[in-house]
This record gives sequence, structure tokens and C-alpha cells, in this order.
Amino acid sequence: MKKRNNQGFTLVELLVVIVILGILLAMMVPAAGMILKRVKVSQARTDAQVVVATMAKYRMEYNRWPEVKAVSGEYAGTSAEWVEIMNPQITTGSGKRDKNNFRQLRFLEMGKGMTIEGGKYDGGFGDPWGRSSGRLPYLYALDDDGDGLVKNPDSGGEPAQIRADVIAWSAGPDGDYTTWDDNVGSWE
Ligand SMILES: [Ca+2]
Ligand SMILES: [Ca+2]
Repeated sequence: MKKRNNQGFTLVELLVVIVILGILLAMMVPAAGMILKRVKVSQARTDAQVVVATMAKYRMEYNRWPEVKAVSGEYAGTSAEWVEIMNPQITTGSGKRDKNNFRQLRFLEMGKGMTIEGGKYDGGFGDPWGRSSGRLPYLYALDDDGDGLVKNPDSGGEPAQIRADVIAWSAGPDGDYTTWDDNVGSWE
């Protein structure tokens, strides 16, 4: 009887191993992509809640909301101007903080979302998505009439009024603030 060569894999065995590895890899890539997506969504939610907490700290100190230019539509957001007001250690030279935060208090700690590089939001607090158009600031909406409710920025969203003093949201991975299926809100 011919003795089997145990020196290594036969060609067929090697091919089988390669095919199995290929199948495993093909299964893992989408799974890894999905995990990564979920990690970024959860980062965006945490960041949106950081924006809400930062705004609440600001209002506690100054008893009003800061005056920040709108970033998208009627909504202001975490642009460089906002960051400079909330953390006077960061300066873009806009002079905004003198008016909005004359006590030079730090409401925002440097974190992961700092800072947006490139594009018009240079120095802002950006979302976790590295798109070709760059990372985008979070937007926020305020309860400006003091009834403890903020109008839902998603016009078709439920509830129509959100019980909060301030809410914040990310445009989501698609980089579009108006598409709410992937937007990430602080209140959700
Ligand atoms: Ca209100
Ligand atoms: Ca979107």
C-alpha cells in the first residue's frame, strides 16, 4: 500500500482551505461594516447629547442662549464659532466669545469630535463620518418660548414637540440634514 505523503497539504486541500477562508472573509466584511456603522451612530448620539449638555451649562451660567449664526436653514450648529464660545481656549479670531462668553468659562471639553478639518466648518465640533465633503457640525434647536417643548425638526417626526430645552442632531452618514431616516438625534 502506498504511503500517503504527510509532508504538507495537497493542492486540493489547499484549494479547499482557500475557498473556506474566502467565504469566511466575505461573511466578515459586511458584519465588520455594520459594527463600524453602529459604533459611529452611537458616537454621533453621544456627541449630540454633549451638545445638549454644553448648551444647558451655558444657559445655567448666562441665563440665555448664545447667539450663533445659522449653519443650515434656520438652525445654528456646532460650527467653529460655537466651539469658540463654548471653549475659550480655542480661538478662531472671530471675536464672538467676548460677547457670548465674557466670563471666559469652559463649557465644552476637547473631545473626539474636535475639530473639523477642511471645508467651511474649520474648527467646529464634527460628526464621526469622514465623507468626501468632510465631517459636518451638529445642529441644535431651542425652546425659545419657555414652555419646555422644542419643535421636532423632522416635520413628519413623532412627537411633533419634544420635551426639552434644547435638542441636537447629526445629519447621519449621508451628510444630509433633511433626510431623517439616518439622522441621529439627542432625544431618540
Ligand atoms: Ca417651545
Ligand atoms: Ca440624513
